[in-house]
Amino acid sequence: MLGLGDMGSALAARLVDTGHPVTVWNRTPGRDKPLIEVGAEAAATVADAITAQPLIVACLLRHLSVHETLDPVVDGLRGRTLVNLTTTTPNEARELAAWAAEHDVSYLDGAIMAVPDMIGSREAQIFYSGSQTAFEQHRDIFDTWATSTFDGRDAGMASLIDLAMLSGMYQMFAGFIHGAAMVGSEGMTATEFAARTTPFISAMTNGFAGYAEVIDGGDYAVPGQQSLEFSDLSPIVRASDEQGVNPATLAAVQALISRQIAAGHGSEGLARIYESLRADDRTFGGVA
Ligand code: FVH
Repeated sequence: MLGLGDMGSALAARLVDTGHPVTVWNRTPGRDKPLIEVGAEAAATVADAITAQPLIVACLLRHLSVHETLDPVVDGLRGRTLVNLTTTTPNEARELAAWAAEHDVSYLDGAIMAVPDMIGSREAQIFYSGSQTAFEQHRDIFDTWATSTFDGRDAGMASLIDLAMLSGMYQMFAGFIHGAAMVGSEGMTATEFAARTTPFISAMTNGFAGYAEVIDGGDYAVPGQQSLEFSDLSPIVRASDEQGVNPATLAAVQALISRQIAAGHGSEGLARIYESLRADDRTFGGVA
C-alpha cells in the first residue's frame, strides 16, 4: 500500500484485519506506525514496497503524486499489478494505463465511493476499470474493502462514473446551502431547514429514473412530463435576489432552461437541459 493518508491507512488496516499480508510505505515517515503495530510490514523505500507483494495499491493525493512516486521505480513494477485508487480524471487514468502498458504493468484504476470509516462495509463502493484479469484475480481483496464493481476495460470509466456522481452530490449540497441561505435571511436556522428539506429532497430523488427514461429514449416531448416552461425558475431566482441571497447556483440551472425555451422547446420536458449540457453544444455562456 503506497500512501498512508486517511484513506490509504483505512484500506491497509482493513487488509491487516482480514488476515492479508500488507507492506506499507508513505512519503512522510511515521504515518505507518499504527499499521506496523497491528502487523503490517514497513517498507523503507518505494522500491522495497513494490517488490514486496505482487499487488501494488496506490492511494495518493492526485495523478501527479502517482507519477512522482512510481516513475523512478518503474522497472521494478514490470510484470506486477498496479491498482490506483488515487482520484484522477478519466483521461489521467487512461494516461496511467497507457504508461503502465508501456512498462508491462497490469493496470486497474479504482474510484472510491466512501469515506475512510466506511471501508469494510457493504455500503462502501469501489468502481474499477482497466485490466479485467487484474480485477478478477484480486477481487477477494477488493471485496474486503467495499462492494466492488468492474466497469470495463477503459481505465477512465471508473473515474468518469465517480466524478459524475460527485458532480450530482456537490450540486445537490450547493442547492441545499443556497436554500439555507434563503431561509436564513429571515432567521431560520440551517438545522431546522435541513430537518424540513431532507424528506422532500429524498422523495424527489425518486424522479431520477423518470428523467433517465426520457433522456435514454431521446424524446423530450413524451407526454406526462413537467414542461420546461412550467419549470421556469425565475421566480425562485427573483425571490433569492429579493432576500439578498446570491442566486448563482440556481441561475446556472435557469440559464440552461432558458436556452432550451429560447430554442423553441418550452413545451418539452425538463430533461431536455441534457441537450444544453452535451459536449457538442458548449456555446452557452462558455459553460453549456
Ligand atoms: N478521504 C476520503 O474520504 C476520500 C474518499 C474518496 C476518494 N478519496 C481519494 O483517495 C486519495 C487519498 O485520499 P486521503 O484521504 O488518503 O488523502 P490524504 O489523507 O490527504 O493523504 C494523501 C496521501 O498522498 C500522499 N502524497 C501526496 N502527494 C504525494 C507525492 N507527491 N508523492 C508521494 N505521496 C504523496 C500523502 O503523503 P504524505 O503527505 O503523508 O507524505 C498521503 O499519504 C485521494 O486521491 C482522494 O481524492 C479519498
